Amino acid sequence: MTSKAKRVNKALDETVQLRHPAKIHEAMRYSLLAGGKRVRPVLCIASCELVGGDESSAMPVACALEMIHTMSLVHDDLPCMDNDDFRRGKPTNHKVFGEDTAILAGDALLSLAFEHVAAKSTEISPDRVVRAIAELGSAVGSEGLVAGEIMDIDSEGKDVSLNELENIHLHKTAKLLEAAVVCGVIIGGGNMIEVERVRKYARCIGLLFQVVDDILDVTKSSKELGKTAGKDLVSDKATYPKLMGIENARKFACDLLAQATEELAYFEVARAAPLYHLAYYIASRQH
Ligand code: GRG
Repeated sequence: MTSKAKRVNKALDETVQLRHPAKIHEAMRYSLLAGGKRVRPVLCIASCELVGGDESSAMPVACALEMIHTMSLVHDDLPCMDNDDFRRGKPTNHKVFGEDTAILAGDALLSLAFEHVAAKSTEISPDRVVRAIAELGSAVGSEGLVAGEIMDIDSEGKDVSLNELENIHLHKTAKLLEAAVVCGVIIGGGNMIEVERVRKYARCIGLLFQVVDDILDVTKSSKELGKTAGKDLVSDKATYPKLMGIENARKFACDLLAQATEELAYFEVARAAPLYHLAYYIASRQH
């Protein structure tokens, strides 16, 4: 994971260079190269390799996923959304560049993501590239990330059921992880059965990701997390520990991990190993 993440960082650095106008490119690079874990790109590459594809074929989509993810973080941190001052251990984009530039930096990253896949996936058959682009688009739009964010905003100050919480996270968090593995399999030449297996795997790790996030929010410090800790408690937000208690939340995380890895049993063990380990990494991450 570390070596793949390093190569993703290099590819991102080369893709978003300090061009004219400098201010927007600086703002894009500030958040994009701020040191995220690169979970989505690595998932994409691992899924491409799972079905026999190689890392270089998956790299344009892997970079696009990180651009989309970074855009969503920049917009999510805005005062009109989640209003956060710290992200990835640094002041948020709007704190450094102003709200206007932060919005534009997000917009530019989102547009570049699609341009980059279309322009750089030259070795892949066009129908697979188009399918990957469609998957990315649906993961971001009004039935994807945007749906999750609007449901989240609308749920503020209301009693949220476990089902509603799950629906928010399936859209806000799991959709992009789903797009990461599905695009990886599409680009790697996989079939529909393989696509559906990894899709189910990603839904489980998406929820797992969020349960762990909620647990970390109440058990770690801001310094350890690189973002404001205890924020969910202060804003009285619906979280898994709040709705089911911390011990049940931990048990739920174990169940999701088991379900995720069950989906991988369909694949050759050695090829599926990175995805097994990524699921364990998500379950045991400390920040
Ligand atoms: C503007 C088209 C458009 C979409 C944006 C703001 C928004 C809609 C969605 C918010 C999505 C969001 C912030 C989801 C949270 C996902 C999540 C768990 C983020 C943390 O991911 P990590 O831990 O972070 O992978 P790093 O920093 O390591 O990359």
